Amino acid sequence: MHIVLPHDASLDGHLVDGVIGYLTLTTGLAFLAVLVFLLIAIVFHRERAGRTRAHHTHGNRPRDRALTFAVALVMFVAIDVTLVARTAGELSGRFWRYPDGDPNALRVEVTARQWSWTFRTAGPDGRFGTGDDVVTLGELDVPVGRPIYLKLRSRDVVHSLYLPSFRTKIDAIPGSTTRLWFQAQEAGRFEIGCAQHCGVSHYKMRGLLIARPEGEYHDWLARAETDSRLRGDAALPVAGEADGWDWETGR
Ligand SMILES: [Cu+2]
Repeated sequence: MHIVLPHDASLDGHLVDGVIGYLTLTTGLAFLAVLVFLLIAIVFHRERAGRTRAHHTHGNRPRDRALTFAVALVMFVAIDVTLVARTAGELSGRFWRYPDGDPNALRVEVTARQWSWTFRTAGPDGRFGTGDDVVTLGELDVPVGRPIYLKLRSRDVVHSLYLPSFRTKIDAIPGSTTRLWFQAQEAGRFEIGCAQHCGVSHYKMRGLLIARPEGEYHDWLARAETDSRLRGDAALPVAGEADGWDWETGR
């Protein structure tokens, strides 16, 4: 899987890779089985001297139908039902279990627009839209080993925050608030993309996710708070956008 997928730096990304791997393996095996069956049919039933040609049926005899139904049922259960059950369990147990009650989770407000991402962290007072907010453009800084809880809004059209190294993605939709959580398991610099074509400069909506060890993140946050205060970020139009909605309720 390492050949085709970006490096997985997340807590739960292996679950996604597991589903992709299972689907690739099972459909690959099914494809192989059909190929082998066809090859056998072609090679062993070809016209030869001293042998009659293959016997053809229309496949509508009861035993043909029973066999077709049995094979289809086995494949449906082994591939589709298994995958749906597995995915549903992982979604409700992990991906959709948002860290609402977790005081340790880092809360981030994400604003998407044509064509950039704005990330806002609440700062020490834990409230958005106040003077100690840390606002970054196109860069999301997170600590390693803590849940990162994002709530997203769009200013214009549909965008989609895509974190390939964390195997997760969520649309930012005008008029509603969407959310997403993930956890970085290692420090590093990772790609942020927009996965929804959103206009002529869609390709410019690349961003950078920087995951730092807790201590380093703390230092960064202290510096960023000072910078934000000195620049007066809270008074900038970009900061003022937060006043339109409340992070906790999403309205
Ligand atoms: Cu976009």
